[in-house]
Amino acid sequence: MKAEFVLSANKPEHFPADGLPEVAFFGRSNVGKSSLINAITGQTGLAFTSNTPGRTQSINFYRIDDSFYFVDLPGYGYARVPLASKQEWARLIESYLKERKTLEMSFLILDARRGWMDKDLDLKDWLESNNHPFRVVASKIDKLNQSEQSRSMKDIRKYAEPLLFSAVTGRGVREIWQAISKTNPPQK
Ligand SMILES: Nc1nc2c(ncn2[C@@H]2O[C@H](COP(=O)(O)OP(=O)(O)O)[C@@H](O)[C@H]2O)c(=O)[nH]1
Ligand SMILES: [Mg+2]
Repeated sequence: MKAEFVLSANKPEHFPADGLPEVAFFGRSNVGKSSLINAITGQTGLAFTSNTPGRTQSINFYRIDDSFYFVDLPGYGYARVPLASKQEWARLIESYLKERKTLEMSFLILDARRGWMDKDLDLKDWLESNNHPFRVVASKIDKLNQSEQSRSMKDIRKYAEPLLFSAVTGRGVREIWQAISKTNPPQK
């Protein structure tokens, strides 16, 4: 598979204009969005990962097989970010969601250890009420033992059926590609 970084946008005017379909990855800072993109493309280091939450403040576009984009969105709702930049962030995500006609499929990524946070539920409600196809991913599943996994799944299933994922073990990579291949244009 060919996967290449294309651009990093901090305003809508910078989003790609070639009209290729997009698969977007949403979630709070540090849930593992960038690690997931690296894991499913098999390219460590494609998406920038960080131990410092809130570092990625722009929207990163990666082109897959010259036919669609993966879009790595900045994590929402991280407390240590100053209010002004939080608002800028919210505006950027909002304009992406509202104006992006090419958005075909979204993944809402939750940390399996934490489950749903308010902002996750807000986003899920928005995606549903605007008829945007999406799947929920429970990430970092390797960090939970069997009984913790069951408890976490029970909790997450109150609102959606999650795909279980680990960037460390590769669990869930195939299921994510299956979900992508079921959406309109994006394929693999
Ligand atoms: N154990 C484990 N750690 C993970 C996993 N995914 C991400 N991480 C770690 O969590 C931190 C944040 O990951 P990152 O991909 O940068 O999160 P992002 O802010 O959502 O893009 C990094 O230290 C990653 O190594 C996972 O599936 N399992
Ligand atoms: Mg990231």
